[in-house]
Amino acid sequence: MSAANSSSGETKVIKSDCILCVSGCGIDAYVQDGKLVKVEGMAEHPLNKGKLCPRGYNLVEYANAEERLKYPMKKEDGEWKRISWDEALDTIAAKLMKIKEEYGAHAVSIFNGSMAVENIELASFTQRFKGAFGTPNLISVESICFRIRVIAHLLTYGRFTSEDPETAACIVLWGNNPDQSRFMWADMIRERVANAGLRLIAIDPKRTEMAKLGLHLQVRPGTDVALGLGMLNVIISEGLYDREFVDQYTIGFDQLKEHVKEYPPEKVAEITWVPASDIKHAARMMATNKPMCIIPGTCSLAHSGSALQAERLLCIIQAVTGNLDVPGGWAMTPLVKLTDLRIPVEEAPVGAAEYPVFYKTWGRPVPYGQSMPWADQVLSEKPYPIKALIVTGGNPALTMPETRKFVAALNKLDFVAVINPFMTETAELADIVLPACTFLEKMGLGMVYGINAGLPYLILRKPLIDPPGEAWADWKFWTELARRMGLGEYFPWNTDREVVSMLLEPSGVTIEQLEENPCGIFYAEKNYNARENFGFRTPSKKVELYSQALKDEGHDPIPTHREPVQSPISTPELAREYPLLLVTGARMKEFTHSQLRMMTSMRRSAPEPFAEIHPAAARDNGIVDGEMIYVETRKGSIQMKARVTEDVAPRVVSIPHGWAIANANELTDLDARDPVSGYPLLKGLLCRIRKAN
Ligand SMILES: Nc1nc2c(c(=O)[nH]1)N[C@H]1C(S)=C(S)[C@@H](COP(=O)(O)OP(=O)(O)OC[C@H]3O[C@@H](n4cnc5c(=O)[nH]c(N)nc54)[C@H](O)[C@@H]3O)O[C@H]1N2
Ligand SMILES: Nc1nc2c(c(=O)[nH]1)N[C@H]1C(S)=C(S)[C@@H](COP(=O)(O)OP(=O)(O)OC[C@H]3O[C@@H](n4cnc5c(=O)[nH]c(N)nc54)[C@H](O)[C@@H]3O)O[C@H]1N2
Ligand code: SF4
Ligand SMILES: [Mo]
Repeated sequence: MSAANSSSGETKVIKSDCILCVSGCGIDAYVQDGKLVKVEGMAEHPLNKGKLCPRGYNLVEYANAEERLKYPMKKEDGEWKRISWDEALDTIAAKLMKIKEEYGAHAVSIFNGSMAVENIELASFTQRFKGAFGTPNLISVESICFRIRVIAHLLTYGRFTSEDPETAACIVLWGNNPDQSRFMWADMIRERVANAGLRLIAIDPKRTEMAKLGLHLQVRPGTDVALGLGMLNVIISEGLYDREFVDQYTIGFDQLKEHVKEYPPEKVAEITWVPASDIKHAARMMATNKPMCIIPGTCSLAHSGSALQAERLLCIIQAVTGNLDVPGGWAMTPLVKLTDLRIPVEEAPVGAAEYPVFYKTWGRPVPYGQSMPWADQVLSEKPYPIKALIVTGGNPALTMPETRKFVAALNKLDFVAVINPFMTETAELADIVLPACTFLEKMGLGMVYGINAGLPYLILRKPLIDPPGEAWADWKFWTELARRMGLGEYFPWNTDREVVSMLLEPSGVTIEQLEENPCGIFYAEKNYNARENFGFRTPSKKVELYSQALKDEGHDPIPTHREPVQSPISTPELAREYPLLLVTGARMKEFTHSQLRMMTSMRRSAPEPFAEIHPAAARDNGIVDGEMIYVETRKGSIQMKARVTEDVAPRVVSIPHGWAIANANELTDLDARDPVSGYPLLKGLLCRIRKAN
């Protein structure tokens, strides 16, 4: 699978895609003598249309990074020692088999990070290995990221829908800052605000650059459900909803109408800190400018303490205003059918008993366990011991909540292996590390479906360069490991090409077609009449404004404002000690989570993390702009510079995640979870700040 077969001096331009984040932008990759020498945005790509974010423009630096892992290594007396792939695989196989014999297959767990769940080959092969080996305990970032949105959509609509904002008359950025996390939509919104009369609303505790272009609702973190119910109160009481859609396609409207009477804007203003006049104004704007498209943060509501109900509420607003299944609203694009490599495991994974709503929707299990109870189970060995972890595509020692507990759990395990292109904080704690190819070095399937856009589009990701040293594609690692464990029959594929062809089999698209169309192809048309063509796949065949399924599980059938488990109102004593609200993980355009800190191009524009604090909080705590401060919660204390700005709400502190030098997850709390889904509270934790010296 040699990638770089261009002859000396000649420069080839290869169409491919970038998956340094979930967007999957198209790239024109310039390859000369086996090296990536330049990257530009692919003009033909339907999402990024020729542009890239700074990470994409600097892919050459990523491709040539000195810091790459080149060989398998094992830890001996605290030192890393180079070993062969054979030794590494034999060691891992023997360890896993021994643990299986002694404690059962469920004692082996696997973690899929964001680079694994968002990469179809990688996700498929871990799923397959899990099933072939027989452990239910595959955990992932899916219990912290967008999966809760999928569940909310399935519960409410029976299908997943994507935002389709390009022709919207009104866009609501609900906990989303596309300047940092989805530049292509930031560009589109700016252009349409300036030239097309687009009405823009931003719902965010921070006045982002986008918020300055429209109506800004500076919501208290964790109170979005109350805000949405206040808006529905206005929309329904003023008769601004879409009667025809509601009558024909929804159930539970009467209950909803009664329910929202308890949320008059004046009362909601007290809960959310958003003035009642702004709530009314926003509600009218959203209901009367059609089409209207809410663009939710990919994980901000998921981290708000009422993850599932907040996402469900957005589904309800989008439906009752008549903006579902229409251009410019939310659309139900057909998903491409790919080979399902999963092998069912009967036993339920970690967290399934505690969070059945996360684990199963309409009888169909989510292919991952809930990661939040994992560390507790490792430490307590209850209900049974977990003894090993294999980590792929993630750096959970930095990115999972409450680092200290997560690391204690890692340290308690008998065996940890990590496969990654780079040495990470997690890999440092492992017994064996394995060098992985990056996406630039292997073939793959690029999709632009899901949280970022509903584009029914596929592109073949080409291997652009050869991997350094002995780096392997992940599928090869799982295949070779399985073969050594007597599970080879489940892994008959031998090349990248075979893997991609196999995945494509049920899709109606062939690899040859993708090769003939290097810029990618549309496998279907966007669909704006799913309600007639396919119907809603809920038990009632309607949009379930009222969810009997949630009620049966003991949860609110209609979203109801409940204070997060930690807040100034639910834990007033803690709030006396920690009077501010901490929002973690606002994205930075230079980095993907904990990645790319080694790139000097990125460090030039973002050399260090900052805690954004309001001038009032700065004054109260005797802090000036640029000073080193401690940010503290009941779980820990970290240091970073203060950036004093009027843009954050007066009682809010906003810090980025993914920095080893000031790790936000030293402050987060594995016990503070959404009781329905188990999602962690990463926005709106109680905190305090003080001068560092
Ligand atoms: N550059 C970059 N882009 C990325 C990533 C990355 O690491 N770097 N990661 C990717 C991944 S995996 C994900 S999940 C997405 C995340 O994407 P998003 O969740 O959309 O994250 P942001 O765009 O940073 O927007 C989050 C906004 O929510 C606001 N916010 C915080 N708390 C609350 C709250 O309680 N209510 C409301 N309404 N707003 C709140 C924050 O102030 C912030 O402005 O980004 C993806 N894109
Ligand atoms: N406090 C706080 N914590 C958060 C968040 C927050 O907002 N606040 N956001 C959460 C969210 S939404 C997410 S999605 C998670 C992300 O959590 P992670 O997925 O753990 O974060 P990354 O740092 O992106 O880790 C991805 C790793 O995959 C490696 N990698 C890249 N390509 C490949 C490959 O092809 N194969 C293999 N094997 N490895 C590869 C990278 O080098 C990197 O080390 O963080 C979560 N953590
Ligand atoms: S937004 Fe940037 S990092 Fe993400 S896929 Fe596009 S170019 Fe790559
Ligand atoms: Mo995420």
